[in-house]
Amino acid sequence: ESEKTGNGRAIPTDPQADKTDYSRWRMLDDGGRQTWQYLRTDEEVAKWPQTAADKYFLGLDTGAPEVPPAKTPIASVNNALSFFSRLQSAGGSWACEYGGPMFLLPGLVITWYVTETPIPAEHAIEMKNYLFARQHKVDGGWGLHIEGDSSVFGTSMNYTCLRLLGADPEDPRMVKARGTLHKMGGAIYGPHWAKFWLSVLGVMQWDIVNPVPPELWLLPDWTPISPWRWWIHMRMVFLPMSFVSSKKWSYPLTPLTEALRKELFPQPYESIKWSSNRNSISKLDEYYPKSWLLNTVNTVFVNIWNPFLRINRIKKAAEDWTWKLIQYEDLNTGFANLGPVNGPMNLLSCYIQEGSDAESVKLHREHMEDFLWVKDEGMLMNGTNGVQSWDTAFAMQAIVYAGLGEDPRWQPVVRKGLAFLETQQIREDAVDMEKCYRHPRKGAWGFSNKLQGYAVSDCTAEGLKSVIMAQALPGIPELISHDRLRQAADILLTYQNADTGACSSYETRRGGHWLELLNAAEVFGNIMVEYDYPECTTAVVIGLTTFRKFDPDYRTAEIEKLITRAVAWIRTNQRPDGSWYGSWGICFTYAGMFALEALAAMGETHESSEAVRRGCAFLMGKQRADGGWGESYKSCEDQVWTEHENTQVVQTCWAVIGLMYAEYPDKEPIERALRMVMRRQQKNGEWLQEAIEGVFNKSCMISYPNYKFIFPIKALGMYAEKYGDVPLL
Ligand code: LAN
Repeated sequence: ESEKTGNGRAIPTDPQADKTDYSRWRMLDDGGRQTWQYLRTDEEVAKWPQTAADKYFLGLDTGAPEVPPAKTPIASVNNALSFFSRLQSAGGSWACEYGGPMFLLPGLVITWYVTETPIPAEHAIEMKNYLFARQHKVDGGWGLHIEGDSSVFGTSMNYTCLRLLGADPEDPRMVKARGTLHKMGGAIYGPHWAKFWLSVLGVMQWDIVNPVPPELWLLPDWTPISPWRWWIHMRMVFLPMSFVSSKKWSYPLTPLTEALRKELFPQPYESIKWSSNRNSISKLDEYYPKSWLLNTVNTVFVNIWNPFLRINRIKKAAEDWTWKLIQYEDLNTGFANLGPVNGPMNLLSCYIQEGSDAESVKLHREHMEDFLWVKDEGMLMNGTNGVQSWDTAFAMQAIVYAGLGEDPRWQPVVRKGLAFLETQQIREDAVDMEKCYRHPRKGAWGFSNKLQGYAVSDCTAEGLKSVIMAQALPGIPELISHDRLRQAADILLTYQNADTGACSSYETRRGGHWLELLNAAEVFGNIMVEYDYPECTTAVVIGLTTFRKFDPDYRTAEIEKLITRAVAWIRTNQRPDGSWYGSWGICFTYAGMFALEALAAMGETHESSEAVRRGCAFLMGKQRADGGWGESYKSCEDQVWTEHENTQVVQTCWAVIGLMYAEYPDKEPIERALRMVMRRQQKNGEWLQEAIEGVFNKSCMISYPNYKFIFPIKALGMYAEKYGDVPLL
């Protein structure tokens, strides 16, 4: 059966079907842009066979051969590479799922619904499958991320999402979810972003949404709170959010949203006092309570500014300027947008401003596909439009660290990775970069692809480092010119914070930490400005130490100065117990690996440095009887080491890599750890997925599935280079 929809797309499957045909899904890698295609005809299927990577992602049998059991670390690395190299795409990159956060898909589906964008049936089916697969069995709810306890945010948004995708409210799983939502108080106890989305959908009233005043964009640049000073992710979400809120735009009531008005609240919809519930928030959701300052500002906007002072001229000026900035964001990202939150919001803004048939709306609709991923559990929304550049750089480095960059089996893998990174280096700064407050980016790499176009400090560093390492191998051509490598070094030199000497993520810090007092999101910490990160700082240091060995005469003094100050900051960032807190991986093992590498770059080892000894002692104190490490995501939330119930391969490798950089004098604990890692390797060379690996904003976890290949390869390879390829098992 096939039905023509609004945009002329054929939908051959019934959206109420249980499952799509997994042999029809293909990942299309188009110059670093990844989208999943569902092949509708047998002809297409015959022409375009599923790759091993497709099958792996979909949970189908990849046909990977069994490999002889490894006794030595390099044998284990070879086994791992025989599996992992099959996952490399034709374009040279590694892709993977980048899920974890449970608040992304609902934003997209609400946007689709209110912009009347047809949802392909195979999308609806597999999205429902994913959300049900990730529903907590005990209470039927969802949390902020896949491993988090149920919250109002997770449950109200995913329940709504399922309903928009066609789930039946009487389905026992929906009944259970609704029961839990009501027990938690109902949707009015959700955080700011839930209130925003549900008001857009028309199942809440705008009076319940704390102010998101676009007027802030009219402030001159010099004020300490001007939005250009905020962390890029906050200001790029705030931007379309303020545009939409200013218009109080809501989708007209439909039978479905009318039903949701009954389902999302334990009390009758008509009885809810919206304005007095602006600050209602469940304890289960409230990671970062709003400050007295924010509460005061909100009160002023609600009670004084909006009713009395907000004249039309100012309102219009604010909306016009935010609209202009939204267009800059679209232009400078080729409509791919910074991330999965502002992407749908920008789509909605364009729809409101320019209407359904506008070119901008069409392009946005196309790029929503870039965020979607299909796996054995169904379809989910990734945290970015992919992990292409980041994972590819790491994978290449791991092979070279293992001393296998010249091995005829693996050199082609490195060469393909290099060819990919060549295409992904950003070659031009953003258009009107000052006007839209963009950081320089010419010569940089981003996390995902060039199209998205956001330079990141550590992504540029890892990109540069892997290119230099690869191009130094005999047999590998120089694909990226010396001049272009200098441009990457130039970018790295822009990333040092003047006050501390450390590095942040996308920009240098532009505002004071006190701006965190205006953090309105309730569910995240450290979102308002850039912070100093040991991970990013180390990456920049290592990127530049690698560069200066290759090109000792270029900007020598500046590079020297950056490195010295940055490593000095790493020392001051060490906590009294010897650890470093990680912001992008879980948690102390991740940051410890980076910090110890930075210190090693200055020649500081266990023998020569007190800081290194304390760092190692911290890690050694956490090694378990089985030789491994295991750290819970609670470490990130609470900022204290918290054991995971199981030992984790990835964290074990992080710890061991750190110890090896530190030249830890005793190799016995390192060997014990690697034995544990080797024992967990499967017969086909792979490792299985364990607990979630990454984090952002302290409270939200995110998956890095390729890490279970990359870091064992690096750790085992480093061991063999250092101690020889001796049998460990
Ligand atoms: C990422 C992904 C990559 C990550 C590293 C490169 C690993 C890190 O070292 C620097 C920061 C960076 C670039 C990063 C920042 C925050 C992101 C973009 C994410 C964790 C992926 C998703 C997250 C984004 C903020 C999710 C949307 C949520 C909001 C609160 C807007």
